[in-house]
Amino acid sequence: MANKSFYVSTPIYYPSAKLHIGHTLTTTMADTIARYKKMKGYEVFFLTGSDEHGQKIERVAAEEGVKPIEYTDKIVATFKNLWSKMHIDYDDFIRTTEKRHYATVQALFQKIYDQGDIYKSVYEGFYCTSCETFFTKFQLDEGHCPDCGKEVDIVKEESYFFKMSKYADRLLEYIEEHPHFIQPESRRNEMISFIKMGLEDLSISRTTFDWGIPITIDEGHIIYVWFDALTNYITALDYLNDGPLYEKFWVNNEEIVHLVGKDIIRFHTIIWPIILMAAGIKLPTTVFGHGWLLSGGGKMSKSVGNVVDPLVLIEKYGADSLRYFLLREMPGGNDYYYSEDALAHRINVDLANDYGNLLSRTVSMIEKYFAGSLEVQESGFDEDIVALSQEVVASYQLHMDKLEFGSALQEVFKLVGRGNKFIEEVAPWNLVKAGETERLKVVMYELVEIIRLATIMLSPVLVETKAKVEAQLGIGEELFTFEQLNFGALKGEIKVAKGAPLFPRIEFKEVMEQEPEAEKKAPEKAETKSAESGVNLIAIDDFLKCQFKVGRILKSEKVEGADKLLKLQVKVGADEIRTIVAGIAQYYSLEELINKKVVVVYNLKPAKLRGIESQGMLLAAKGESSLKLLTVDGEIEEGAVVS
Ligand code: ME8
Repeated sequence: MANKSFYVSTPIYYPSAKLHIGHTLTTTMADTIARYKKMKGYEVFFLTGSDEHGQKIERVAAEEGVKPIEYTDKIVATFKNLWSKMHIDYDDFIRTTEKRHYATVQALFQKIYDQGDIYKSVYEGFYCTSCETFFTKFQLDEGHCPDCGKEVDIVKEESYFFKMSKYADRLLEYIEEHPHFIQPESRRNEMISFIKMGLEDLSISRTTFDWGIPITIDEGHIIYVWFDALTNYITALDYLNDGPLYEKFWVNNEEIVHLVGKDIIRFHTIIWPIILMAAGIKLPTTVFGHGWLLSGGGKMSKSVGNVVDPLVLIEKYGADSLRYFLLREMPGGNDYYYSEDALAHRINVDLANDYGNLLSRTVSMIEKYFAGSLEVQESGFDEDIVALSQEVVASYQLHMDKLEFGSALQEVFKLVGRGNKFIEEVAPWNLVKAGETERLKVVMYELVEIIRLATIMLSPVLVETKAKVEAQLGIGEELFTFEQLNFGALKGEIKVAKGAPLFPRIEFKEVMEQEPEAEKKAPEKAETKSAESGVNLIAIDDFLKCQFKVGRILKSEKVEGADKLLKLQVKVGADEIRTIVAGIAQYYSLEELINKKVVVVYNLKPAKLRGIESQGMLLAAKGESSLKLLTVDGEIEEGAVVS
């Protein structure tokens, strides 16, 4: 039987400026799922590219005094450079300025026109060039674009219209019959409500600018840039010639996945499926609309200018760390407030302390106790370790298949965490003292297996790291495949060789001890005061910068030489424990804190207090003479987001 196939695409990005970490997120998701499916034996086609037409590009090129194509050539080169640095292994990079794309868009337009679903009329309304979207007066937000807030142009021109309204019921039916078509669930509900409000016919041509694909039968008209852009997904498969890629990855494929940000979910789940329905082409299986990366000023975006350059982060932390951070932190459909501290923290906690450390401890012990050579073991394994590996392998796949990267990675780190805990429990150094060599060999083998399995599961994300682990463990790449993803598959003798740390720890600035002035900096903007209460008001964006999570206190102890401080271990996620130093010693006994569910400021810069790194803060209410920790009103898991 032929291999199963899988098709995944990213949006084709506008080359109106360089890309930022938001675009990098979507593309990393696509690359990771493509690598994962390949590892499982699927034939994969992974497409990305650039959306080069439209008024927006025409305007920026004019501002630079160059032809649009000269401008886009230059920016597209920066896209390709970024993807190569991020190890994005796409199968095709489509540019909408290519001949194959012109021909496909014109043919698709003509097909829908010939069957009577496109008609000529006059468009009168508003147009946001930044979003390349038409709006009616009622859709505007106080005269501005409801999506990006910018000024809109008033447009009145002859236009071709696409009979979207005709297909509204069929589309609703399709969405209802295919629960996985729009993901995640929240996006699906939004889209259903949107369609139920009624769809209007869509203007799909413009006459007031040139930079685009002309309609063959009416060359004064340029095809609407979104009709042009969406068609890229089938151009690249050679829909035009009914080519073998189109047959394999569209017609006979059960998994066609478009990954997009939530900003463009409407185009992908309403306009695109209706174009396909009208042209008699089957619909994709899933459109996944992830949330936004936010930074000062809200959504990170080229036009707001609050962007973070991925190249700088790759240079500083490496591509694997950035890939891991984006996928681990991004909460599926929800937004996430980006901070470089959170990135450094994630690298330290997961990659350096947990994963890297497990490898280096294991390799060091094998070198020390067995001169670097370990014979394979076949029995005497700890049942819970074997069972946990099996559970993690299964749940990892369930999450990956649903594009739940963060949860899949958390699963892997359950196993890694167990490995580190296992070392503490077994205390191999005691086995050495007791002369229990056979048990020691089994324990070492179990640790190697945990690392091997974790490395296979992490390999679609940490693409540079796998080879380093193979080299340190002295295990060939044939044992790092999906077929070998089961505990005990490692056979033969291995010869380990210690190498450089996989992920060197990032040193945080010790904020409180070294930079007391930082706290005192004058605010950058004048603050608004409330007339009634006189307090300084903040914008919602300022509030959204804070991330709070539910934590459970596992351990509390006094801090030597500090009467007011307690050092707490707080569990803030399935596999994340933080050390937090809190000034609550006068108000709580050590025992009464244990198991208390508290609210933790999760994205606070770590600070050193009495030489201890405090990785967060607890919220508390302070009265005249008492202090009470904020807690939650009932059972909820650690790590639940407080908002
Ligand atoms: O919309 N957070 O291109 P575009 C997360 N050309 N993802 C983000 C993001 C953020 N802050 N900012 C951008 C276009 N993205 C069209 C697409 S497809 C047929 C045409 C990502 O350059 C996210 O995937 O504005 C979003 O949908 C996309 O970049 C928008 O890229």
